[in-house]
Amino acid sequence: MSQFGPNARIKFKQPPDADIVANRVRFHAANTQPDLATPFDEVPVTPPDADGFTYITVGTLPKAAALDGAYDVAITAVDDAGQEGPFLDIDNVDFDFVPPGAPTDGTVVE
Ligand SMILES: [Ca+2]
Ligand SMILES: [Ca+2]
Repeated sequence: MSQFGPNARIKFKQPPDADIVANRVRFHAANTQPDLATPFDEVPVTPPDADGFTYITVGTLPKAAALDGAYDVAITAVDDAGQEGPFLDIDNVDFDFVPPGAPTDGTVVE
């Protein structure tokens, strides 16, 4: 099964509310309930793509820097009064943000 690296994008639709100013993204253990206490990255809202979806590149999120393994991705919307709405939880996504080590025992031979 393929794994998602830093160029992978989270894809979702915003709620219809006109006063959404940001989304919060939390990575938490796969197949567990999302929790507001989990540290998050906050991303200002940008206009959706032509397909109506909002995309967030995972590698731009500081909290994603060392992901390795299966996680759920929890997304919320925040309004202009600072209120955070309920979770969209994307289940069981396999990430690998850890590059391999260096090759070893190198030389040049005839
Ligand atoms: Ca408002
Ligand atoms: Ca790896």
